[in-house]
Amino acid sequence: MYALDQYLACDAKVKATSLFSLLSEDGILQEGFDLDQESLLRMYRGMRRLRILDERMLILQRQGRIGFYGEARGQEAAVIGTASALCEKDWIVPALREAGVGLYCGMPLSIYINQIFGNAADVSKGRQMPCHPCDKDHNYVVMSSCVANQLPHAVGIAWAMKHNKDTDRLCVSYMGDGGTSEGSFHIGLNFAQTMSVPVLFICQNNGWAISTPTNKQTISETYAIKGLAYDMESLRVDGNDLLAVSTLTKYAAEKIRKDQKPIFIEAVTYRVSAHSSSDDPSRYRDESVTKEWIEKRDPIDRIRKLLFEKKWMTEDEDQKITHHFESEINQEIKKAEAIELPDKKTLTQDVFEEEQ
Ligand SMILES: Cc1ncc(C[n+]2csc(CCOP(=O)(O)OP(=O)(O)O)c2C)c(N)n1
Ligand SMILES: [Mg+2]
Repeated sequence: MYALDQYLACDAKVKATSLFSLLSEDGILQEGFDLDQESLLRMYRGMRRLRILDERMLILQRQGRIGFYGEARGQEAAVIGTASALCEKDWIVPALREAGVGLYCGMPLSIYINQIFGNAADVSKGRQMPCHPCDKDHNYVVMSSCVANQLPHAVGIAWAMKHNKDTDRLCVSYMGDGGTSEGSFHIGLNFAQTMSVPVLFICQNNGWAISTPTNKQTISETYAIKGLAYDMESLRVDGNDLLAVSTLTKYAAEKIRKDQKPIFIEAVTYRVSAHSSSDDPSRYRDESVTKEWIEKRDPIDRIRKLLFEKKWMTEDEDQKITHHFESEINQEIKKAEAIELPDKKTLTQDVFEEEQ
């Protein structure tokens, strides 16, 4: 494919400082790109489901029915695009905003919603704050609340795979831009490259780490360039361009499986939401910039337009997709809300050898 080959042929520093894209924010698709209707529609549905889920859960938080919520709004292309490159056996080690990767890869919605309610059906027995799901069946590890802590964990998982000669899978490890300032980031990247393990690092650069903007986070030209210090292949993509994210991640995943070496991808996006339901970004940033990202660069609108243009989806079908997910999500919420809280006895389970 021409655009990808051209990007990959660039010098390492150019790759880490430019922006790979396939579908521009004006809706112009790179000539010669081979689009597949079925996979595009599947990813579009994945993004819509995630957006509807976020909208619904935020409302529940505002109604006082759940305690806390963190959205991935505006970042759906980075989430679903990277998820689309994974295989069933891969391990997923998320940061704050990648539960959608788990959901796209098969984590049941009930696991996600029961965890948010912290009810008796919650896998983690109501012990975690909301937005910390996990699903053993789909190798989806619970997110670590301590920023970037998960990076050495992911490297350990990948190292174990290599040690066990389990070479047809990889471990994908996410971080935010803020995560790159932590010691664990450097430990993770150094170890991964030195021990040559099959890990794919994805940095969702959404411009903010709560109230810290990029220009206060780093003096480096980009986040991807940091990977070059570890002699790691480091790529940079328009994180709101679903096709570019998916294409570049597929390339990276295949290469990691073949070479058993890590790759770093920075996906450039924007946190159009607040940091979480406990945050008010209008107190520390210019929200006219946020408005511009919402109006001009929404990742879902970009794909919707393309689908309409190609006549691969009608407005009516789009509405049906929305209704389908609204009803799926509402049903799961109804079920989760009806489940009682965990029994007090569970407090000491998994803690002492003998149950108290
Ligand atoms: C070690 C540590 N320091 C500080 C915090 C508080 N904290 C939670 S999220 C966050 C910002 C994370 O920003 P980023 O990595 O860019 O991810 P984003 O929220 O933008 O997705 C901070 C500082 C924490 N959880 N852990
Ligand atoms: Mg961030």
